[in-house]
Amino acid sequence: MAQDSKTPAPGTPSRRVDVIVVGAGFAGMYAVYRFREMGKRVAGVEAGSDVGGVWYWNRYPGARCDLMSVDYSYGFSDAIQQEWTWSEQFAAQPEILAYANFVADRLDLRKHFAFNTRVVSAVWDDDARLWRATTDKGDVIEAPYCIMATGPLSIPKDPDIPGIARFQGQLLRAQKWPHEPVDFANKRVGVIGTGSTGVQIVQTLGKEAGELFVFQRTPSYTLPMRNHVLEPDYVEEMKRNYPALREAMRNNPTGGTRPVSTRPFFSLPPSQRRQVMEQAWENGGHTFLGSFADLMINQEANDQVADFVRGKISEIVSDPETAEALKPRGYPIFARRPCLDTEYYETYNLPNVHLVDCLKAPIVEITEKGVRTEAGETELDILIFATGYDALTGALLAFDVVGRNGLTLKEKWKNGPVSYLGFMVAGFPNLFAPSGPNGPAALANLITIAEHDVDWIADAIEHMEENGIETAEATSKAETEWMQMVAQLAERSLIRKAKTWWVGSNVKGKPQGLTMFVGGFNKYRDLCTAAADGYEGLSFE
Ligand code: N01
Repeated sequence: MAQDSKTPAPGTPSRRVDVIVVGAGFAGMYAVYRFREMGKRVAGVEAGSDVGGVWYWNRYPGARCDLMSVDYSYGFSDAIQQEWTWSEQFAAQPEILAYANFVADRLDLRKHFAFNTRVVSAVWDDDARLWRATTDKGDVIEAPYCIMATGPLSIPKDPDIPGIARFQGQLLRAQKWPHEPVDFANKRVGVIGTGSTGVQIVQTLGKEAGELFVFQRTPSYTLPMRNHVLEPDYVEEMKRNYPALREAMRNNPTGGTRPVSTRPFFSLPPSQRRQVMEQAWENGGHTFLGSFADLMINQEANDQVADFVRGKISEIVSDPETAEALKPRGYPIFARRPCLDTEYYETYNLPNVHLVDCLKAPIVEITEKGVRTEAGETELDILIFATGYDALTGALLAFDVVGRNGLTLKEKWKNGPVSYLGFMVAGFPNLFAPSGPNGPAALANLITIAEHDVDWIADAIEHMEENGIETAEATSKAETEWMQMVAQLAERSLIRKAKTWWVGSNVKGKPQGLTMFVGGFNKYRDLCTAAADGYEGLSFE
């Protein structure tokens, strides 16, 4: 049940709308737009002071999306596609945030959001057939529909290291980066974490900081991004071809335009395999994954690609000991989200950059002066956490979500998240979580998924209203069958062999397992389309 402290005090005035949207990231912005265009009264709530979601918060040096800019953008409005021009193949955070702001201005979305406001509980009232969301400002919003556009990567996670509060220098968190510039010149800077975030920070600060100490526990595989400025001719052609591009994205497992291969690794002789890998390295981006069909299911093929990348690390990094420490071992390549970098490995050839191997000498504590590992203390002026997120479920479980008969989402998901189609949960009528944890969430383009899920939800609501239906809820049967399929698909995937946020192993006590839909966005979309034909997986009242 909702805790008493979260229950609105008697007499608290409530605002009645048609749809509550939690979050002003790309999913929330689109949801607000889509429902408004359907003639609905929409109330958006956002913790940040403006739109952009993860791109609002993540202002750390070097932040950049590793999906191509033309892919990682909305496809629902041709006017926006034509009016907005991307400057680089892979856009940096300021440009993506500028894009979110452009869309918000263009579609006049801000007026629907309460910014600097958090939802602290959302409770279903079965008699009134509506969701009642209470905010930290004491507002109560009621609506028959609630959209949790809270994002799969929005609850930052500090490292489990004692002493954090003791540090007397400047402590910065990548995901809550200050809006003011930070001066790194002549400073001793430490970075904990070498996932996608840490890699981007390190390759940027290596050139700026006086001394940079990288505290690495698990090395990541990172591939060259080969980012470049987009030529006007290319941009013009993209703009002409947007309809075909979006169609291709909808039919691609990645929800983007990355090529997909049907060629098994061992179908080529060794010399040709090597050639293909060299070419993929040269081309950069995630083209590696598109070079062979079976890298995520064939361990032997995966091992050979991993060896190839380890060989590249040796070629790039001058100091053999540092090169060895940077080589990932013991888990398949691509089983942790592969990073894309710009001269990350080269950064370790700079005299001011020092790799601290925390596999050899683990971090013991954070002290007043810096970080102490088993090998000794490193004094620091600035310490940066790039230690990831309580991903996929974190934001949905950060406050009380209470469904039918007082069932909380925390209780329902105590052994891990379960849902139907990734965005509906049995026991929680009229609640929808686009890009939710049992969909393709982190494995495909999140903007493509968000648009798809919101469209599906909007169509379902239209269907309900045309047929005088007030509530829609996933049936337990449909939910169970969906989860069985998700588990079956996951069984073959090498992703399960690595300890990552993809399987929940980065958060102490979190249920572990690969609960994402690994079948590809195109297949996911087909299944959702079939599910909307008669809505057999839903019970309507
Ligand atoms: O987080 P992560 P992230 N002591 O969880 C380390 C997206 N993203 O923010 O693996 C020492 O991947 C931890 O080490 P270990 C993208 O989907 C995209 O980097 O636990 N180290 C790991 O190295 C990505 O996958 C983009 O051994 C500790 C790191 O912290 C996702 O966000 C850019 C530690 C966390 O890595 C998350 O990436 C950025 C400890 N106690 C993010 N605790 C682009 O589009 C944790 N770590 C490019």
